[in-house]
Amino acid sequence: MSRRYMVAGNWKMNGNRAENAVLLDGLLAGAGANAKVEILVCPPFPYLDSVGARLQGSAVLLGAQNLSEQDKAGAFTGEVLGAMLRDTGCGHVIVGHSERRALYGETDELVARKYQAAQKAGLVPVLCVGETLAEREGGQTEAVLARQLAAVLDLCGADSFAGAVIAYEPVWAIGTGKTATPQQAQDAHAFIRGQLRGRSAKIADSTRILYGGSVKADNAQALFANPDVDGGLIGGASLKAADFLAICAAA
Ligand code: G2H
Repeated sequence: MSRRYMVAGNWKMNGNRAENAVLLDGLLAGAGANAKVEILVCPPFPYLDSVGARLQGSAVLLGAQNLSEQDKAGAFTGEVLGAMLRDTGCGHVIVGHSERRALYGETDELVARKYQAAQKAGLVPVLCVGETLAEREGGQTEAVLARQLAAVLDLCGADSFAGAVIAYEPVWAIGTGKTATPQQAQDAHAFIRGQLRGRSAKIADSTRILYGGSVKADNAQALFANPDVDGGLIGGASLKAADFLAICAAA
């Protein structure tokens, strides 16, 4: 089955109106030339409206970096409802990024509830999974990936992965300059796809699995060339249009 590449920019807590304008001008000038790849950008919440307005009429998609696990509006100070993200024009939302898991205490169960809330709101979740360095060195990589996936599969079912996106992000490679080797990425992606296949072969073949963790223009091609790597979730290198476009071109 052929899957279209996706390259997603996770801007994390970066940017301001002026910097976003420069980034988007560069991105829109160069995006669209590559029909093989779907491009997504995920700015911080306060900029979703303005970035969405700038992306109108382009093929670049808008996503958010997080959402509440709640599925109805209410007294949840500081939280953001999936329906609000839809209202600002988001089609995607990152769920369970390792920074949310490690720094903000998001458990597998909470991540699964967020995944479910995203889908209820009509958003495509980009579910992040990945092991820490200690877990890899302890031979726990597959067990960790299986546990993180099972939390969502058990709550939402395999069918919930129809159209969804998974990002494999080894924690030890995030923002560290260390990247998984193409073989390490392929092995993990094949394992993830195998976990899906255990529940539904059709879903396993159609689900896009992105690699994230210090992807740059000079390593993207080797990573994306693997049969189970369907693109990337890009942090630092998504903040400069030329770098991000070079990664898109590698797809
Ligand atoms: C991993 C990635 C984006 P970076 O967090 O999700 O960031 O490319 O900076 O490692």
